[in-house]
Amino acid sequence: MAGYRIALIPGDGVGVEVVDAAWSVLTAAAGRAGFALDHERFAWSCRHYLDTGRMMPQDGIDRLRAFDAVFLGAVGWPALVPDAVSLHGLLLPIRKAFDLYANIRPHRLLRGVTGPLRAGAFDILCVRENTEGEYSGAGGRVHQGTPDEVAVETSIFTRRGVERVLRFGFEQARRRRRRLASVTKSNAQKHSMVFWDEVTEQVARDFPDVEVTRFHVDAMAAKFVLRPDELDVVVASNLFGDILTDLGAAIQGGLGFAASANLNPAGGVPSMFEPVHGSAPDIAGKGIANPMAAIWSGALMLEHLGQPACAAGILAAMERVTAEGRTLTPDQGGTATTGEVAAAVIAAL
Ligand code: GGG
Repeated sequence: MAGYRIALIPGDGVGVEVVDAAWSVLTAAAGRAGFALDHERFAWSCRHYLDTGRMMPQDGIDRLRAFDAVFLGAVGWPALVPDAVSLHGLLLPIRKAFDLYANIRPHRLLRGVTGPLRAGAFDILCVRENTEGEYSGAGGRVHQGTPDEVAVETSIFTRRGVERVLRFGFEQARRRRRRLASVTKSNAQKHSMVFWDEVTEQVARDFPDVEVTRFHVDAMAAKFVLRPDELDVVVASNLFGDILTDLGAAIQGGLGFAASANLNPAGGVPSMFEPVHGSAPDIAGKGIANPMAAIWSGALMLEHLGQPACAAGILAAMERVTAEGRTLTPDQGGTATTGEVAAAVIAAL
């Protein structure tokens, strides 16, 4: 029997609740499909930081290396640890250490979910560059606390980094509706983003069957709202992708539905799967967080691990639950708990 070993990092806040709920769905689906999902749980979080001074142990990356995938909940608890410390102490180091350069975020309205727009069709795959760009962490501060203080945050775009994420985006477009929109702000950012446009043009020559368009990020934000039906695959830098995918999440019914996969398409290292949402301190511990984003992220993980039929079955079960509309968490106008939604998805499998 095939089997996979998954490192579970529930993290902070609702991360714990949605990971538990999603894991119950994933193991149920795996059991029905005839493969095993084993896990080891890592309590790396802001609480761990308070106890040890680190978001994860020094050998954390080496310990994760042995797994087939990492499944993460949420990172951040600003009342205890500054967000910049928690993000740079757990999430970003894993992405960088395993070179998980393609962050894919599917935005689609599940049946029964209306979202805030009147337009019906909403089915976009965002590919966000995930290891460099604006989140490189390069920079510094001098003269801190004085009127002469200076803060510098340097975006880093390498040919290797930009080319490979665009290439990945084009390959995704080939599997979908063969349209790719590349997002920059190359009128204002005349070095990095003009470079991105040039690389887009070069890579596009290898994909003559894919229609390419270029957008400035502000225009793309409007396009998401006004004509999303004209979009298929959208490729953007780390920051622009991060922002646009929260907009995508809102349009698909909220962050409770926004799933993501941090992929190293070359393999040989664990890729990481996580809902887009954060730890949501306002509702943490109440048992009402929407687990759909985490369940969907789990489905992306199973697809990546070579179980596409099982992944599709989970998506179909989720959609049965949303279409029926009886078991929904409060963010969707319902009264169900996180666990009840997971149980409904399992029943619908
Ligand atoms: N579910 C992962 C999480 O906690 N995300 C919060 C966040 O701020 N992420 C930033 C990012 O994805 O770069």
